[in-house]
Amino acid sequence: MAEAVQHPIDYESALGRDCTTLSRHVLQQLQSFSADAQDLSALMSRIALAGKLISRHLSRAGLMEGVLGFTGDVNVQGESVKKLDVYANDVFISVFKQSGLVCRLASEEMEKPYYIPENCPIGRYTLLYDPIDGSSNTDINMSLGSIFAIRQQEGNDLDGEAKDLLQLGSKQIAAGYILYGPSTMLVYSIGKGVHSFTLDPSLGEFILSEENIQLPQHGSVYSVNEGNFWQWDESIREYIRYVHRTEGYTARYSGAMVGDIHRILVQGGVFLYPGTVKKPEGKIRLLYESAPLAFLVEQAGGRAITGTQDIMDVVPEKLHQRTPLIIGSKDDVALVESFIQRHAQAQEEKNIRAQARIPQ
Ligand code: FBP
Repeated sequence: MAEAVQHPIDYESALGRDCTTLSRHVLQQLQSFSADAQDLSALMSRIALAGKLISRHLSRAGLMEGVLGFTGDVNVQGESVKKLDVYANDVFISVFKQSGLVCRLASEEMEKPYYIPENCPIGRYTLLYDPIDGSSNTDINMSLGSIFAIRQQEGNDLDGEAKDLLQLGSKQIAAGYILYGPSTMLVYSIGKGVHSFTLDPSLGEFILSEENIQLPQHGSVYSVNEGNFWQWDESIREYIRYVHRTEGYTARYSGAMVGDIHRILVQGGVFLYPGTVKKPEGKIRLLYESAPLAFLVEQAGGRAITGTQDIMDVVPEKLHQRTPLIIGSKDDVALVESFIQRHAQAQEEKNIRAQARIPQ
């Protein structure tokens, strides 16, 4: 019987990769050991710790009493709050206590930002986050996510209105998400490409999986809740009719945007959460969801728009502002955009013709 071929284990590269933890990778990216670089690296490590704690809690949620289900409260978004939303929100606050890093945390689950006095004014950063993305998936063991962005704290925000956060997406210093799926992954960018890490439970460390991820220019997947079809603007309905009758498109919608965006990051395609007749601004929150994901996707060569402008160019008017979101591969976002523009143009010509018919 033939000898099994022994492939020499390349310990060097395996070790090299196994030692590329998130905190080390951030310093490598910044090519500096300055105080600022150390702070950002430490900040990312705290986000990773939050991800590990939430991942562990989720993996055992089905075995623990009182972990799943609703709290009975309604959050600032007007949504019924899940117990896991509260748990995850508290985890992010806890990991930054006594850190000297983050002075303020603004979350989808909190009407006003949470201050960590002992970190102010040293902590020059604000963390904006969606502790649990995909809340409708929490009690059915489907994929979930956490979304985060880091911004500079500007001024003392004495009135607690966090007006300094109402700025362009380009003011984000770093952004990313944690995907709680078959494995737990953390994908981030500090404006120098997009990189993914996988949690190795045996090490309790997020280890580098892939660097400088680039989205394909086009993907066959379109991801949208077609249950809202009749509430959409005609232009979006036209786009969906087009992909229905055109070879090569397939629908995927997980109920957790982070999961759908991760698929698009790897395979290409487009995710849409358009505005509806009732809610023209849509559902997705600008500061906690759209802007962080737009920062990431643009870094990976994709695009993110509202339908009429780039998400990164939207100046928020309020902390919990929502925006329509069309995000993903450049060609696929451009295709949706072309339907919106064509429809707007036809509408305009119709108005001009109607005006012309009105006797002056
Ligand atoms: P949450 O942050 O409250 O979970 O809302 C965002 C989200 O759950 C996305 O992850 C998901 O794509 C979308 O809402 C699902 O909304 P719908 O059920 O209306 O399609």
